[in-house]
Amino acid sequence: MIPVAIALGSNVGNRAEHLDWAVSRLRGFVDGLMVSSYIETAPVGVGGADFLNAAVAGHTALAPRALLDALLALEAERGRVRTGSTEPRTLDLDLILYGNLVIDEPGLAVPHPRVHERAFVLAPLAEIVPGWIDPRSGQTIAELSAAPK
Ligand code: PH2
Ligand code: MG
Ligand code: MG
Repeated sequence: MIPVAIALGSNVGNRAEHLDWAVSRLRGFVDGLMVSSYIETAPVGVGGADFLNAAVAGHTALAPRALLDALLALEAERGRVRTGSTEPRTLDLDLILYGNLVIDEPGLAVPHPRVHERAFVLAPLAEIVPGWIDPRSGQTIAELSAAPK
């Protein structure tokens, strides 16, 4: 079992319901799920309504690509339509950390390459796994979260 951290976001419809649904489905393949609070954030780099963001962490038996596919399947099941990268979304599930692995493959980059600049990911993540060391920077999530963006 590998420790994993996943960021959740929604800015369409009943955002809390989308996140609640995702958390319950994630329990199907991530054991011992820790769930952050849900935080309201202004959209960064995209238009549309404010987001509800959260983060979860736990342990999974899935390989990185299988986990990514499972996240994309949940997004699609929740009605996410992908026409570009900036449209409002019912549910966005981003794989942020997979153990201490660094993976840079087409469609699969962990740690998420922009995690250090995203308060809407780091703040909820720091609530649940503050001491996890980001293998790209060598800094803990708490340190990254406290750093100016
Ligand atoms: N996700 C993005 C782009 N911008 N802004 C906020 N506040 N929250 C997000 O989850 C978010 C974003 C791309 O996935
Ligand atoms: Mg995202
Ligand atoms: Mg995404």
